[in-house]
This record gives sequence, structure tokens and C-alpha cells, in this order.
Amino acid sequence: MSEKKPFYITTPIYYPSAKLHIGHAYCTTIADAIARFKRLAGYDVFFLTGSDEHGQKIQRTAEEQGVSPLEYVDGIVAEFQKLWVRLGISNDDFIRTSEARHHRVVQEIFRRIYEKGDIYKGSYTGLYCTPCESYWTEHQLDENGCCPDCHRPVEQVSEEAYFFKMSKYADRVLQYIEENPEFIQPVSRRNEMINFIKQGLEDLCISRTSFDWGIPVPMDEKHVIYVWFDALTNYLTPIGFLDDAEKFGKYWPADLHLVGKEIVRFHSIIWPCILMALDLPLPKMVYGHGWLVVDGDKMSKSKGNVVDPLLLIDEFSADAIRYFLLREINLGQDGNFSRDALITRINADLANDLGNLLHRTLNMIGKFQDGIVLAPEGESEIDASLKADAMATVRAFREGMEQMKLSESIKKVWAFVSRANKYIDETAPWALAKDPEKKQVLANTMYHLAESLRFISVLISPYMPFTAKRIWEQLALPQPFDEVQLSDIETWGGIAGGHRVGAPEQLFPRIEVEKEAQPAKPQQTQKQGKQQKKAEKREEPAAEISMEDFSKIHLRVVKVLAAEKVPETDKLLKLTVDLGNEKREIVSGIAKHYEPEELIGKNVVMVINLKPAKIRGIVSHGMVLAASAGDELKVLSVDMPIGATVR
Ligand code: ME8
Repeated sequence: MSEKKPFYITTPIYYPSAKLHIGHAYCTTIADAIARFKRLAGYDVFFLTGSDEHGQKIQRTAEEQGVSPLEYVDGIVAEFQKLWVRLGISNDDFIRTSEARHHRVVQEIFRRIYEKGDIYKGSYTGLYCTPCESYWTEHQLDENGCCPDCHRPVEQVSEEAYFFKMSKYADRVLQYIEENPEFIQPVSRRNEMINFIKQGLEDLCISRTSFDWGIPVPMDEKHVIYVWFDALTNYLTPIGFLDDAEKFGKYWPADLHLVGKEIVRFHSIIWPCILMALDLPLPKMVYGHGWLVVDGDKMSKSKGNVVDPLLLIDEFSADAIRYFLLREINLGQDGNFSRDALITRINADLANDLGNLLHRTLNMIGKFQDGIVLAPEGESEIDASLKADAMATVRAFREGMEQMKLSESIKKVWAFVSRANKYIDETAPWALAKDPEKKQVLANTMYHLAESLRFISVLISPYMPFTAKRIWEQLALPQPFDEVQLSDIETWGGIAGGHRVGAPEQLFPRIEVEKEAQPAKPQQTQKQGKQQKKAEKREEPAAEISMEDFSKIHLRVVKVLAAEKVPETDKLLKLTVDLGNEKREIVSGIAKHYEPEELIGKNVVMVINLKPAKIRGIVSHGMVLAASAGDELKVLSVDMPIGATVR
């Protein structure tokens, strides 16, 4: 009954030869964000990932460990599945090439192509790279005569084997690539593939007899089918290739095979040849993403820089990692993972921008309107501009995501998050709350903020599904989150007047980086102490101080990250401030002049080398400067970056 347009997306199936690292998590996260976006946009999505379990390498490793290949891979594959659940991967199926359902498909495909005459028996003498499970011709080897992919030595292999007539399909594949500019993306990979085919395609050896951990050739059981021939067909197995024509008709051809750049060749040349031999249509797109390096270096066990995604999730949460990977790296290009960059993003974008927006908004609705979002009436210019921005963000997000510009789309959403934070500063709800005549203006402001957060929750859901849901739940929206569609934020005003929101909860705690050297505390010798006392005495009557004295006061621009009233006082606020290289708590006697929300996000001037003092049980380390005249008081706020010194 569903009228939804189908969308079939796959990741590569991963080798269970080692633990998955952050590079695999990157590939799967991209696919997941696209799958989630498509579901949001109303598509009927089928998202497939899995494990590629056969081959000589696995067999050898299992033998070394004294277990059967299946016993060996079972444990590793269970870890994959655990990782995908923890990372919030929303795959619809997980295919293991060791499953009977897959064996059936591979053998049937082999039989069909054999019967057609496109598979024949011959003898193979060639250069084989065991780690990559790939045959290479002489002219494909690297400058050292090694595998062009992994640069390890290749082995001369000679054996009876079955061959697939790839050469027969070379012209047709080339024509297809040339006539369908969308087929291989990005365009640089497309050009590489065109050049590769133009050098000539040889028939592909698709069976081996030197090991038996694989799917037997149906008519000749001493051969096992070459791993890539086996692995590529995984894309057909779960969508009903042999037993559900309707399902197969719906999802095939695949809309997107997302793969790493080094395996684009298998997907855009070998796979199309197999599909042509089966008279099946070709996938609509093969997208080759770039590689993730760590601190500028390729990950490798010997360098000890392999990043385990499960440990990262434990430390920082799945959504923080997803956000970082999707935002930092432009799809198609290589990207860098660094812990420092991850922490900076978490603190600036997630804890600060997004976390504060949610916290300030819910806090103010709680405080000023007893937690109720009142119906708006009328609309000021600034309200209208926030609303227009929200609508424009939805359009830009849709357009960007449809073109697979993931990082750009996230940046657009974050520009809106910043806009909404600025709207709070511009509308100053704490001032409106003090004026009974401004009740409706305040109601309108709170409405616009809550509605903006409803938009943001939906917009971030492909990137950060856990956080999106938490925001939705804190807003206490009645619509079940799992049913939300992009069309729900194509019109403004989805929150009903009189709706009660929930209490704010922290989305992302700030990550404390190890403290760098503390700003030098003036160490006093006894002599210096005496001299100072003398100087103080001397200076008592005089208002002048020397430059030297002034230079003892270290002033710096700091950002207020959080602010709250100190319980049971009406004068004191506890501020958490970012000095650039560390964070501090300070107690400031400005509660009569500022609502806490008003200060959050402000860059203010602080004395940073004031001796710490305990005030109401809080260790206050520093002092924010303020100017006062009569009853009025204003903190010294400057438009300079955090860490700037004030002289
Ligand atoms: O190639 N950065 O499996 P695989 C980004 N079984 N992506 C990375 C990466 C990194 N540092 N390291 C690996 C295979 N990947 C075959 C696929 S499909 C029918 C068979 C990506 O486990 C890599 O680019 O070696 C590839 O797309 C995927 O992880 C699987 O790699």
C-alpha cells in the first residue's frame, strides 16, 4: 500500500580480519546519515551493511589461532554488530557472506553466467595479492613490483581456474560510464575509471583451488568462488533476488553504493560486468569517499594509531563522533581525525551552541511562563526574520542533503543554531519578563525559540539521532519522534499554544582538557612581601600606581559558558568561564543586574590571577570586571576572542 519512492543504499561489507576502526565507522556513518535523511524525506529506504567473511586470509588466520574460520569470524562479526548499534546505525539488514541465503544466490549467479557461456574453465598464471584478495597484471603493479593498493609483495600463482569474460563487457561498461555522468562520483574517480577501462579489461579469474573457505563452484566443488565475485553479489541477496520478485523489483537497481575510494574499481567496473552478464540494470550511483587519517597519518597497527570507535563512543558519545565525522570532512576528500579537533567541536558546537540554546530556552519558558509555550499573537520584525531563517534552513538542508553535501548541510543547520542564540540576546527575554505590558511579546519570543528547537531537532536527526530525540523529548512534543517527517518542518507553527515543555537536561557535558600551565601566581618571597606591605603603606594616600604594579594584574577576555544563581542569595551568580586554555568557576555579585541567561555566551573581561576564595562553598577563582554608576551596573564585555589579553 505504500506509495513511497524506494531508496536502496549500501555500505561495503567489511572484512572481519581485524577490529573495525574509526575509518570503517566513518564510511557507515555517512551511509546512515543519508539513509536517515531519505527516510525523513519520505522515501522507503533499504539500508544494507554486512561482513565479507570468505577468503584465504581469514582461513590462514583462523588456522593460526586453531579455530575454524566460522568460529573465528563469529566473534568479530558480533563486535561489528555491537558497534553499529552503539553508533546508531539504522541498517535494515546485515548480510554475512557465510549465511546460507547468500550461498544460494552466489551459486545461482555463477550457474546462470556459466550457462550463458560467460564463465569458462582455463588455467591461470598470475600475480596475486593475498591481503587484498586481488589479481594484478604486470603493468598494474607499483614501482616496486608490489600490489598497487597495499604495496605488499604479490605472489606468482598458477592454477586451473574459472574465468569470467569481463573483456566482453568492457565497451558496454565504458559507454555506460560515459553516458551516465552521475554513475561514478565524485568526478575525479569517474575519470580514473574511464582511464582504467581504456587500458583494456582482461577476463577475470573467479575461482581458486588452493584453499576451501569460500562458496564452492556449483558444478566443480574443488573450486571456491573468488571473494570479490562472492562479496559483490551480497547486494542482491537481502532484497529478494531469488525469492521475492516484488521486493527485488522495488529496490533494484541500487540507488547508491557508498564505498571507499580504493574499491570504486570493483564496484564500477567488475560489478557492472557481472550485472550485465545477468541482464540486470546497473546501480544508479557508486560514490567513492575519501580516507580518514589520524593526526595526519594513515592508521596502522605498527604505528599504534588505530582509533577504536567503541572506546571513543564510551568517552564522548556516539552523536559527538558522528557529528565530528560528518561535519569535519568534505565527502569525497580525505579527512583528518584528531582528538583535539573532536574536543573543540564538542565544546564549541555541541555543549556551547546547541546545548546552551536548548537550556536557555527551556529554562526561560519554565521560569517566565511556568513551562507553558503560549500561543503567539502578532509578529515583530525580528520574530519574522527568525522564522524566515528557519524556513530557509530547511530548504538549504534538503537541497544540500539531496546533493550529498553533508558537511555543508550541517554547517547551514549550525548557522541557524547560532542565529537562534543571537535572537535570545537581541530580544532579551529577561527584560521583557520584568515588564507586565510585554507579556505577549515575551510569549511570542518563547514560542519562536521553542519552534526553532523543534526545527533543529528534526534537522539534526540524520546526523545525531540520539540527541535529536532527546531535544524532542525535552520539548515534550506529542508527535512520536520516530514518525517525524521533513514535511513536518516545512510549515512553521507546529507547537500548539498552551503546550507544556519538559525540564532542561544537559545534552553534552563540556570536555575538560588537561589543564595547561596555570597563569603564574605571583610567588612572594618574605622580602617581597615586606616590600609590598611597605609599598601599600606608601601608596595609601596616593591614587597613583606604577606600571609595574598594574602589570601584576592579569586581565583577559573570557567567555561565559554557564551562569546560575547561587542558592539562597539574591546578589550572587556562579559563572563558568572559558579562558581559552582552561575553564574556571567564579562567583560574581551581579545577580541584581543580570539574569543568568543574559550572560551566557558573552565575552567579558576578567582578572585571572586573583587569589582563589571560597564564597558560599564555591571556590571562586578570578573576578569579572564591571562598571557601575548609581544603581546601574554593566560587565565589561568586548568583541574580542577568548584568551585575548587586556592591557
Ligand atoms: O574492502 N578511512 O572491506 P574492508 C575511510 N570487504 N574508509 C576506510 C578506511 C579509512 N581509514 N579504512 C577502511 C573491503 N575504510 C571489502 C569490501 S564490498 C562488496 C567488499 C573503508 O573492510 C574502505 O574504504 O577492507 C572500504 O570502503 C570499507 O572501509 C571496507 O573495507
